[in-house]
Amino acid sequence: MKFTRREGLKLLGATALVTAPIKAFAESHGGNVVKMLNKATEGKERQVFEPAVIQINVGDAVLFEATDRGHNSASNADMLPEGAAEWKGKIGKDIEVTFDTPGVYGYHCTPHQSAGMVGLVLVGDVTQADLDAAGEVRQRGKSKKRYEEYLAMASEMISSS
Ligand SMILES: [Cu+2]
Repeated sequence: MKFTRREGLKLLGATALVTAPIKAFAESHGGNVVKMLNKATEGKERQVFEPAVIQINVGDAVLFEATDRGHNSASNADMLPEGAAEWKGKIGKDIEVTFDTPGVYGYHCTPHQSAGMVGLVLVGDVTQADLDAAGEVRQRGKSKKRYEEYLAMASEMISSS
């Protein structure tokens, strides 16, 4: 099943009880919000994007929200669909990115890339071959481990969509 805007909103509605202003902000962005966090909401992972894997439609925007300070969202130059535009947010600032080209996008937080602060955006119809190609890109340190996890999650998301 595809992760539609409506479902995104429902999910956010369920998880944003603690932070009403964030929920309102999220609703104005179609529910496609990725938080930049010092610590994962669940578990003990630190320096994370949440959700780390997000599936959207072509033409949708994602708001990378500076929930905690000291983070940004920047595309990986070598993990973008052909012809797709790169982005680089300022540290500690929200950035909204619109995705007009389908495919798999890898991105990271500039100060915490080696700490594994990375994520994936899946835009439109993504195939397992696209994910495999993204998995071929060389990664270092903790980013490598996290991308392996995230690509496995992505694989499940596309197979159930
Ligand atoms: Cu960071």
